[in-house]
Amino acid sequence: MTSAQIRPGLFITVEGVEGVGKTTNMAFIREWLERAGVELVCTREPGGTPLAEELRALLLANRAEPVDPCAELLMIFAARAQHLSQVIEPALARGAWVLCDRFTDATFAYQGGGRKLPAAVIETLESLVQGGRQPDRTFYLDLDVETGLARARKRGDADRFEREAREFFEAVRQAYWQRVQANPARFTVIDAGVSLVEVQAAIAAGLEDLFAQIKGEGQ
Ligand code: T5A
Repeated sequence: MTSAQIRPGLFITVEGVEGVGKTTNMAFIREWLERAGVELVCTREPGGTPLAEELRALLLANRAEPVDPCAELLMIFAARAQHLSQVIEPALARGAWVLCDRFTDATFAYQGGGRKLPAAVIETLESLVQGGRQPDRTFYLDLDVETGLARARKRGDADRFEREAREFFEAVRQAYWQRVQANPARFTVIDAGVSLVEVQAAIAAGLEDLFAQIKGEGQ
């Protein structure tokens, strides 16, 4: 197949508050897509390249010095610029699909909703770093904050974000819902408060729907 014939890959993201089950369900989505014959690149944000993973470690580390919200935002977009140019864009260009644990919806939720940075500031950086790149489909796993934090805390030491107060995560969840409402065609909302089997059945239905849509577009 010549490069002119290669259909660009799809960009799929998974979002939600802490402990909602992203990591657990990323593995499920990965297996499902690989069984369907998709060439897949599985990655995460912040992170996904050696430099971006270094920035992730800086962002998550607990430290005595307070982290300025703008410094946090700029580090997240610095990591994203590197991740896009080194991993995401090359994979999509060669026709692979990209499955990413969090992307810019998390920035609107955490730095916008949680840290109260203006959406216009985030949009400016989004446009600078991403151009027009947006996920093609986003699985938003929704769960009440208390249950999510209880699940996350079972894993042990809390990182810098996980030490935030409950109100912070309530604002994050609310900001996610605003994103869902503003982009209903892109989001598949999954109730993550039910058993893992039920969560994964809902995700599988969302993936079937995505495949049906692609097939419809190809006809
Ligand atoms: N961040 C990130 C920003 O502030 N801005 C940004 O722009 C971006 C991209 C790291 C942090 O970075 C911040 C947000 C984050 O604080 P992360 O690595 O995605 O982001 O970290 P977490 O959200 O902390 O991810 P977690 O690993 O905590 O949560 P997961 O992956 O959602 O949860 P998971 O799969 O590890 O599951 C947690 C536990 O719950 C169980 C699992 O078995 C596990 O034990 N579980 C269930 N139990 C019962 N029923 C179910 N349905 C279950 N599903 C999972």
